[in-house]
Amino acid sequence: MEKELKHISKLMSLVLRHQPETIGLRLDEQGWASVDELIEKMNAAGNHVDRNTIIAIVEGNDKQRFAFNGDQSKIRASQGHSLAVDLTLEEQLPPEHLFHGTAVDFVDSIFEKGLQKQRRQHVHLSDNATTAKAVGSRHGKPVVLIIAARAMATAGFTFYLSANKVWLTGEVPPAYIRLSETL
Ligand code: HQG
Repeated sequence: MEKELKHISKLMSLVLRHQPETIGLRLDEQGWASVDELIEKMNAAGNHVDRNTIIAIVEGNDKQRFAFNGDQSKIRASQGHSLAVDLTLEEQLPPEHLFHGTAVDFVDSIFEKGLQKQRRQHVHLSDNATTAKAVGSRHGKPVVLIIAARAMATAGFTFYLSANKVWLTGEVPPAYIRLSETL
């Protein structure tokens, strides 16, 4: 059962962040999909999903990746999109430091070009080094970078906080990045 939920959750990440067309789903400009349509299209694609499955995934998801609207008629991913959606997040003042986990192999390039959003809509930052390390280990031997976030905000860079508490920004120039030596 748990394995099945994980499979469904991964499919939801794919269609709600990157490729809704894989199952013929439509997202609106803010990234919302109709829950009924998501269920219908996931079933048509050979998955056994009902409203309770979706609720279990939204509520049980380790990173709270998905969120319902107020009446639970719509659902979207809270961050991580490659699709150009407007999450209509409000600008937030970040703490002094934020953290970014990456792989050791990327570090030289990052210190040369800064952190770039690559195929996603934002650079993703965490408010703690432990989460950052886990994110970095998805790509290889993890390295944690400390970002001078408040100084960036003071210099005019914009930060947003997603519904699941991931900090988002457009880019991080090399001058605001240093290597964490504690991890
Ligand atoms: C790296 C997961 C070379 C960057 C996580 C990262 C996160 C550069 C990779 C969310 C670079 C992009 C996002 C440069 C950045 N040169 N490499 N100039 N600038 N990079 O997956 O932050 O589990 O798009 O360091 O928890 O790893 O999917 O971003 O290693 O919140 O919900 O390019 O995805 O969430 O990788 O992860 P990604 P990310 P989920």
